[in-house]
Amino acid sequence: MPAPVTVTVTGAAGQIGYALLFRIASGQMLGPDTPVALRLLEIPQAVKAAEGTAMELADCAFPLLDSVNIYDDATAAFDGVNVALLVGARPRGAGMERSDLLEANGGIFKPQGEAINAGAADDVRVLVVGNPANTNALIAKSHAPDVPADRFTAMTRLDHNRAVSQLASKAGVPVSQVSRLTIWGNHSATQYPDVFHAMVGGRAATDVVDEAWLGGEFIPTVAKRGAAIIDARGASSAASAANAAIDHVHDWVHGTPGGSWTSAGVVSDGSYGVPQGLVSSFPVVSANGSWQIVQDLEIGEFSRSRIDASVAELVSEREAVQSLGLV
Ligand code: NAX
Repeated sequence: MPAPVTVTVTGAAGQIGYALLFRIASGQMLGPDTPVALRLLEIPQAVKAAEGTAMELADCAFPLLDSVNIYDDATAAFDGVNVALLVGARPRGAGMERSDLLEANGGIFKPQGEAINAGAADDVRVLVVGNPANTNALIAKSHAPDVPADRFTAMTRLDHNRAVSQLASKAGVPVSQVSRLTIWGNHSATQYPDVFHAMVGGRAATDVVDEAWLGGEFIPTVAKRGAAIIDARGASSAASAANAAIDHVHDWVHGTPGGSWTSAGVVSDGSYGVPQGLVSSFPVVSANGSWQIVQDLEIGEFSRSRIDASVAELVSEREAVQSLGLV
């Protein structure tokens, strides 16, 4: 057996944490040959709940689970970390302005970025799940100047998986027959799920669906799926969010299958007119352990205006955190 990979999960006592930790410990994220040393980071009030989760992890007797340790201090939790899943975040409270939300999350993601900078392993990979995920990733990255910027990513894989599922259902094919779909921009209601390059069962998606369905049903359904889940379940997406985090890290480490791509919030290199340095969702492939933005896709008018709108929101979030001195 190789040496264990150290995985730190923040917000470990939360509902995504509860859906995520058991799948990591069972080997679904890093594969059946990789032992895992789990670190659970929580705020002091939630440490006891994290201890309960750790007891249940022990009770699973997962052969790949090397150890579980619980922390309420980011510096210790990220010391030597290989994979950091930043799930814990401050939700928007009643009457909270967007700048309050960004500031509260800056108070979480700035010190976590600093702690990653101080102690993470050389190969560290960071996935930010906690919202606003893209801008939280930007904040963390800004405080980790010694870590290559491309190690900071934000999760749009849940949006991607939702879009794949909706398109497959509309076309009447299994999800395995949908490929080359993209989520662009922010993980927010402005996100743009793009099917113009997608394939459905060997046919172009645009031969299977029309623009009226795209604009009238598909895009709003994908963008508002989180709210629909809350309405139905009385709680926000947890198992599907955990599943998307598993997919993201799995593909980052093991690579994406040939002939298709997935979506992830990655640091823009200026591709497709997205300002450099923003953490924006793109079509990406993973090869040799790193994400690469799929290049040279033709972007029509329908897509351009929607990508621009979501990127404009990211720019305004960046301006807001700049003015708060968080980046
Ligand atoms: P919960 O409220 O169930 O859990 C959050 C946990 O984070 C709590 O246990 C809390 O004590 C902990 N926490 C807060 N501050 C912390 C800190 N500084 N260090 C460590 N832990 C801290 O939320 P949950 O449903 O698990 O959602 C977590 C985050 O994921 C939220 O921000 C949510 O908005 C976001 N989501 C992101 C998604 C995405 O696609 N990117 C989809 C699902 C989800 O909405």
